[in-house]
Amino acid sequence: MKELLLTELPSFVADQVDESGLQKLMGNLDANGDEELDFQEYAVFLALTAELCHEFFRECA
Ligand SMILES: [Ca+2]
Repeated sequence: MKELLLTELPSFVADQVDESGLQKLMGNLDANGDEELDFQEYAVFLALTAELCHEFFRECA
């Protein structure tokens, strides 16, 4: 998951999320506490990311 983030969203991760923030994010997303993100948990992450990006760009407009 972390590798995916760093590969797909390097600028986003580097600029917005530090290591501890990423760990906290992972913990928050891991709804069933198995320390991995299944598809449903990942879908929640995508929805949150989309929401954050939407808010971010709306504030810039
Ligand atoms: Ca999980």
